[in-house]
Amino acid sequence: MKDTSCNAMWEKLNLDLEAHDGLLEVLGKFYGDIYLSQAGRLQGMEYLDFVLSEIHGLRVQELQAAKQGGRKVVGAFCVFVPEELVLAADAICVGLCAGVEAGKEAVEKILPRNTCALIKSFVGFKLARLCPFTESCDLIVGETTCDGKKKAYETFSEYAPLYVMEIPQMKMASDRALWKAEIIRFKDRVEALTGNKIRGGALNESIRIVNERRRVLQRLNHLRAAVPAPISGRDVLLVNQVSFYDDPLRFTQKIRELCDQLEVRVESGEGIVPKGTPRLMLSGCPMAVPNWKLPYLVESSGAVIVGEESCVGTRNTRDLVDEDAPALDGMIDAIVDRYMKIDCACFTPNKERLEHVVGMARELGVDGVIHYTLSFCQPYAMEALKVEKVLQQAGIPFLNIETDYSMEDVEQLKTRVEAFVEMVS
Ligand code: BJ8
Repeated sequence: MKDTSCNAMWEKLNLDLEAHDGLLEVLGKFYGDIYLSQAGRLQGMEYLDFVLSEIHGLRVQELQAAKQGGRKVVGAFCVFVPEELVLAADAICVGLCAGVEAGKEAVEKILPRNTCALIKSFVGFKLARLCPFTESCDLIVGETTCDGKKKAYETFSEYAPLYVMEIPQMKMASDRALWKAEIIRFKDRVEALTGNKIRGGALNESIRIVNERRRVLQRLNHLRAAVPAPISGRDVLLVNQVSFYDDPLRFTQKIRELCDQLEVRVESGEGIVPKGTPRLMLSGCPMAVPNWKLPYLVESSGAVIVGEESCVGTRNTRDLVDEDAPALDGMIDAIVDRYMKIDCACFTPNKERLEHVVGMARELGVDGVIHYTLSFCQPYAMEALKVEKVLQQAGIPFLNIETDYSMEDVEQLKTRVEAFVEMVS
C-alpha cells in the first residue's frame, strides 16, 4: 500500500509522512492477512483489492485533480448527510473513515477517554495528520446524532472546516418539518460552497446515481440469501466500505460486474464456504474501513457472515429516494422522506430497527445474530437489549459483543465467538 510516488501530494496535504507510511504498512499487512488469504474469491474482487491498494493514492489524486478544476470536496461521517445534494452542486462527497485507532494520545488530551472509538478515530486522524481524504475536504459535515459526536464536533471544529446538521430524534410531523428545514439549510450551504445553484435536472440525475449505487448493493445483499453463501461477509463489508469513497458511477459498474459473477456462482450451486457452514448476521454500530476485526474473527471461527444490519450495510442501502418527483421542491421532499426512514439507534422510539433485524435474519436464513456495539456507544448498547428480546421471541440465537478498535481483547472475543458458532452449528 506504500506508494512513494504520492509522497509529494501527501506532503502538500501536510500529512505526517513518517506516521502515514507506518499506517499504510500496517494496513497492507492486515489486508493481506484478512483478505488476500481467502480462497475462492471471485475475479470481481480485484477491483476492491486495487482500490484498497491505492486507498490514499489514486482516489486522492482524483480528488486533487477535481479540486484543481474548481470542484469542491465534502466529507461526511454519517449516512444522514444527503449526498444527492452534494453531487447536484457538482461537488464530490466522501465518507471519512474512522475505523482504526489514530492519534490516540493526542485525542485523549482533548476528549474523554471513555468516548467511542469511532469518534476518537476521526478526531485522531485530524490531529495526527494521517488522512489525505480529511485534508482534501473543503467542508466536513457533522450531525447531531449521538451525544458523543455532537459534543466532539465542537472540539473538531477548531481543527477542520465543519458544518453541523441537526438530526431529529423522533419521527413526528414536527420532526419531519425540522429535518426538511435542515435539508434546505444544507442545500444553501452547499450552493454557497460551490457557487453552483442546485437545479431540478441535476438533482434528479444525482438522485438516480445514488439510487443506482444502493440498488446494486441491494442486489449483492439479495444474492447472499443463497445457500451456500456465494461471498464472504468480509468481502461484502469491504464493498460497503469502499462505496463511501470511490466514484459512485465506477463503483456501481464494478459491483454490477461482481454481482454478475456471483449470480453464475449461485446458479451453479457453488459457495465461498461449504453447505452447512453456520450463517451469521451482524447488527449494530457501523464498521468503518479498516475495521475488520470482528468479521475476521467470526469467519475464522468456522462461520460465514451473510448480512450487516448497520450503516456500513443495509441501513444505508435499504431505502431509495423517489425518482419521479417532477420539480425541485418535490425532489427535496423525496430526499427528506427517504432519510427520515433511517433507523439509527439515536431515534426514540426506534421500533422499525427491531422489525428490520428480525425480517433480515429470516430473509437471509441466519443461524444467529451477533450484535456489535462500540464501547461507550449508549444508543446501540441500549438497543442491544431490545434486539436480544425480539430475536429470542423469534427463536434466533443472539450474541452481544462490545469492543473497540484495540487488539487487546482479540483472544477473549475469539473464545466467545467460537463458542457461539459451535452452539448454533
Ligand atoms: S446513522 S449509526 S452513521 S450516527 S458508534 S459515534 S452512535 S457513540 S456512528 Fe452512526 Fe449516523 Fe447513526 Fe449510522 Fe455515536 Fe455510537 Fe460512536 Fe456512532
